[in-house]
Amino acid sequence: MSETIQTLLSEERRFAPSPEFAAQANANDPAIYERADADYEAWWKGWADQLDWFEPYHTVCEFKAPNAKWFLGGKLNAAYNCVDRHAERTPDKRAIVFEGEPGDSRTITYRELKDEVSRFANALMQLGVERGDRVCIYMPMVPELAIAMLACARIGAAHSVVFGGFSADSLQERTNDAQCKVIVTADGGWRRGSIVPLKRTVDEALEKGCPSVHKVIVLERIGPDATNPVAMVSGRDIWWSEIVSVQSTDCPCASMDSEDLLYILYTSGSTGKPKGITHTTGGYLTGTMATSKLALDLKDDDLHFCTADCGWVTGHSYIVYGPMACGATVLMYEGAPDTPEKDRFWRIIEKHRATILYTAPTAIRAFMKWGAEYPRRCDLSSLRLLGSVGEPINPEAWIWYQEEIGGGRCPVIDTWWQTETGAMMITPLPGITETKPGSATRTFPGISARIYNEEGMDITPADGSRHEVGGFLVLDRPWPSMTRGIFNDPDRFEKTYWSKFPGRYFAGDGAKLDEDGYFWLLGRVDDIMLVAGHNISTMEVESALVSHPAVAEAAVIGKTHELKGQAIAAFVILRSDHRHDGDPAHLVNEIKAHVAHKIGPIARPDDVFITAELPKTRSGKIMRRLLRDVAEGRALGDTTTLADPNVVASLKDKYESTE
Ligand code: 6R9
Repeated sequence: MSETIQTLLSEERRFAPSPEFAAQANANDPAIYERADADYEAWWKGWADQLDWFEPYHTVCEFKAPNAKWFLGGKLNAAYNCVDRHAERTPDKRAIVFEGEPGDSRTITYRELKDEVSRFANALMQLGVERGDRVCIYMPMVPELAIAMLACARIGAAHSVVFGGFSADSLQERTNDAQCKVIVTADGGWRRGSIVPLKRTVDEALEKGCPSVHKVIVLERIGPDATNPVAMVSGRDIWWSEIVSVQSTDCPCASMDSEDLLYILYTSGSTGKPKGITHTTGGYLTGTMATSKLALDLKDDDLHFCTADCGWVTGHSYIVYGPMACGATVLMYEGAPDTPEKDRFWRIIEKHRATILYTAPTAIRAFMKWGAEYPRRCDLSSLRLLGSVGEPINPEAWIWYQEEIGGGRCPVIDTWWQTETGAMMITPLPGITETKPGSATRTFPGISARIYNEEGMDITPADGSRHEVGGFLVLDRPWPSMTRGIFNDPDRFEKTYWSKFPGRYFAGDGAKLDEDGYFWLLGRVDDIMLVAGHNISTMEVESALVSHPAVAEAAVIGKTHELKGQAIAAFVILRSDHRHDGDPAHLVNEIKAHVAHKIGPIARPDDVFITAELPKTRSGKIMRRLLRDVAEGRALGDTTTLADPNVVASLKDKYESTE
């Protein structure tokens, strides 16, 4: 059986959970894996039964690929489960601790959250929003963003959150695709000390044409500011404070079907128009709650700091729905990690005594590049668990995170999942799983993942005959939080995810499975390189590069090569604390030799370019496709999802000047 991806890098370090952590963990009995596997429907039912249902469901799951339904016949409300039931039982418990970029701070209890969500829900209804409608939310990371999401859920309208960094064109396209009736925005948000003029971008989008939108609600986040004029269109635009102040705090929760649409969230992908990924109510809440409890190990006294923006799925699932379904306290931070200084996250953790930190490899690599002096000057002793999501985390970044942020004391969970999967799919359970730096370890209980080869064969070794295999990552069993499809485009849904291996969910990622049955994510399969007949993952070469003491971050691509098919080109960012005397050509040679030594001569890069920045999506994922365009001298493709278009231009200059 042929392997589709060869794996070269080996990592020997192991970290077992400490007895102290295991003793207090929500999950510490390894038998739960077998229990969940033996009857996954019963496993998920056990979690669904921890939600409050208005009417019980009669069937756990109905699945006919690509369509799944969970908890059929059940009626519930997401806002009831995330807010009201806690407001009844623990009214004074903090729901949200907010830290604004300028340093303002607020705390909202569950009782207050219930009142605010109810008021805003009434405001939406006053503006004509009805059950089944869609509402676009284009806001900074302030508590009102979560309030708006939960208010939609309360009245049975679906939200479509658009990240506040997106342009007017992106906002227009998403608003029109979802046919949103109302846009909720703000006069602006703070980012690196500047005002992000959100309302002006909404105006621009509406001028370009969003015929379904008839009202715009504008939160006063910034307030009057001469540099940020806000024009209100009479009859269309209304201030948040004006409409909310006159509403009652009494607003019944709509009784929603388990399969009613909770939200749409657009993912860009590398080509084509954005896909409106849909999630429904009962299954999504079940999956996000279960993973929050077992993987994030959320407890009553935790303060959970997830650094994602609510414009991404991580914010939906692990700031709002998952933690709040558990009645936990979440920390929301509005701004940049380097404002006013590069220690901002550490200052926030010290100030609020955060216990869990959930962030992304792109951030961790930036912290490494900035140097350990920033976390070292803060008291991070409140932290007890660290999580990572968004990209493969290179082993060196994992170790740095564990040592410098976790003080060698906190377990690290590398969690693999997608907007489409709704909740974590592959992750350690921190009280059970021995971790290996760079591996997302095992599937969450109840989830089944397999490795397929290019020919569509399942090459996952049978239990007991363990050996390493590399190929395509496939999920072959339904799970409650799986997307119910692309909004209004069932054909594209089937084609994108279910046609490569008919009847199986293909995630688009490559992975290897090691002898212990641990998964190692190897990046998007479109990025895999074919060098002299060997399929090599970008992830492995990048990890070897990052293990060189001078390198903080690396992106690797396969560049067309006459003889080898593709040759490896690497773009690297150096650590700021790195001192290298003399000729940069020596450093480049040293780095090439280091990779050849770490994983073998086949992976030795032909080119290594030292750069200050890498092109990234707005959610922080490296855009290798653009680097390939640069390296192969092509005109640049679609760059609308690029965080900073100047990055590619400067790389291009650099590349051309060396050729
Ligand atoms: C949650 C989120 C999904 C894609 C996914 C994969 C990459 C996410 C990862 C990871 C390796 C991890 N990804 N987590 N790769 N290890 N722990 O990021 O959703 O924005 O939809 O991206 O991100 O390539 O397919 P989304």
